[in-house]
Parts: sequence; C-alpha cells; structure tokens
Amino acid sequence: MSNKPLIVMGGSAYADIDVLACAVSYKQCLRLKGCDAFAITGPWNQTIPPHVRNWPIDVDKNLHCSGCDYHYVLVDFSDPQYIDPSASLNSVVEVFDHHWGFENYWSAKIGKKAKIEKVGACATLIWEEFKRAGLEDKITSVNANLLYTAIFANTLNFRSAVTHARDRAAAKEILPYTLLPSNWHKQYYDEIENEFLQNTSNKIMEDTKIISFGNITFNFGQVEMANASQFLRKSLDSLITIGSRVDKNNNKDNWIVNIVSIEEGCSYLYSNCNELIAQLKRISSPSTWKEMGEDGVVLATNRLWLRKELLREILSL
Ligand SMILES: [Mn+2]
Repeated sequence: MSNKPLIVMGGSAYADIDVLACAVSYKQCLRLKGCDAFAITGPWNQTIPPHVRNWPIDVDKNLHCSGCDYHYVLVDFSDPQYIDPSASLNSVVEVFDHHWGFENYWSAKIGKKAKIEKVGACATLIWEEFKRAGLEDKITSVNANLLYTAIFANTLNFRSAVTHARDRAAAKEILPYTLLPSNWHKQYYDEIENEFLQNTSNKIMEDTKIISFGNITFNFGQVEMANASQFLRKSLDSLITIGSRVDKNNNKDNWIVNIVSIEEGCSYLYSNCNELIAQLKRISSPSTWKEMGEDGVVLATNRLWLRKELLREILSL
C-alpha cells in the first residue's frame, strides 16, 4: 500500500486507551502483511492505568516523524489540527476514526482509505482489519488485551448510546485471544478511579480538548468512572479549582467537564460558562443541577453522554 515506511499515529495532544490500542495493533497488522510499520502516540492519559502500562506494549517511543520520510496512518482522530506538527497532511494514506466532523475532508483527500465510521470504539475498526486480512490468530495477547479494553472502555462498558453491534461482536471475538484477569472490567475502573482521586485536576487536564464555538473557546475534559457519586462528594473543589484558573491576562478559561458515571447510567456535566451551561441544559435535558454561584454548575443528565455526542450537538455537526 505504501512505498515508504508507515507510521501509525494518534493525535499529538494525548493518547487514551483507544488510541494506544489502535496504534500498536494496526502496526502489528501492517507488519504481518509485510509493511515496514511503526506506532507513535502522544502522552498517555488516565484511561491507561498502571497495570496496563506494565504490559510490553510495542510502541516506538523514540521515533520522531519527519515530514516526507514516512507515510502516515491516523487512528482514533481525524481533526487535522491534532496531527503531529512534523508530519505532513499530504503524506497521510489512511485514516481510522469514529469522531464526527472531518469525514468529507478525508474522503475528498484519500477516498476509501478514510474509514471514519459510527462505531463506539476505533479499536473495533482495527479488529475488523485483522479479520479482513485473515490474521486474527496472529494477534499478540497484549494487543488483544488492548483492543478488548479499548472497546469496553470507549463504549462505557457497552452502555453508551454510540455502542454499535459491531463493537459487541468485536469484543466477543477478541476475548479468546486475551490474557486478562477474570474481574478485569472492575479492576480497570478501580485503578483509574484511585489514580484520579489522588490527582484530580491534573488528570482532567490530561484528557482535555480545546473547542471553538461561535466566539467562545472552551476546554472540554472527560473522565469515565464506574460510579462518580463518591468522587463528586469528595472532589467538587477540584472542579472549581479548574474552573477558576486564569490565564496571563487574568481571563478565566471556559470549561466543560463530563464526568461519566457508568453504573449510575448518567453524566455529571460541570461548566463555569453561562452560555455553555445554557447549551448543555438544552441538549441533555438534565434531571437535576447544582448551582455553585460564580463557580459554575453541575448538571446531572438522565443518560450516559460521551464528549463527542455532546460536541456533535453543541457544534450542530
Ligand atoms: Mn476512541
């Protein structure tokens, strides 16, 4: 498919479990097909807990992309602004993503090699590539572990509204190739929650997107938890700390933080910006909310919401 070595890469801002799983697994798939392939990611965020970091993950930590020496495959992102600045958009030969907004841009550029689809996890698309190539039996247990974990994490344990039958099928098919403890779902979320409670504001900053909406620019963070009610009792102050941060011109940053509470089946949406709060109330018809004066509002929604679903509504994509 390519006469140059291929770099499979996630967005430059940060890497979550889905990005990591896709990058290293697709690297393996390409190598099995005989391509010279590498995998790089941005800094790993809180969705990759310590237990996972100890797996022998086949990422090329010291490889730096330099423009025209490589061709690029983007995984789990398609927004051109998040491409590594030293890579060239014109050298992108394939894109796998499940975020909305840049489908037309990429299909005009690379046609059918743009695989941007409405599935719950990008990892599902990568597993389907293994199957298409008849390489399922060759997947390493670490990559199977990563793809499996990415699918259940990105679909909020198969409970988010974006979960597709393809995600369920992929997870079921991958499971026999994994080597995971029997209580893995619980252990995964427990680890994330522990890490998170120790350092809430930093962990939120590690999973933040910067979004422009009309003349507002805002930070949009997301945290997924098995049950967020305990966190909210203990850590509201951390949200307020984030929301009251000021820049060098003494302007407050605008924030939305989506705290997903999987077992409760709802999201808690924190915001410190009135226009955004109005948007969130319009979109999510929250069941309750807690006003915190100048510090903002926390809305409790009546279903699970993912950041990308909220964004699609806010930006009317
Ligand atoms: Mn994803």
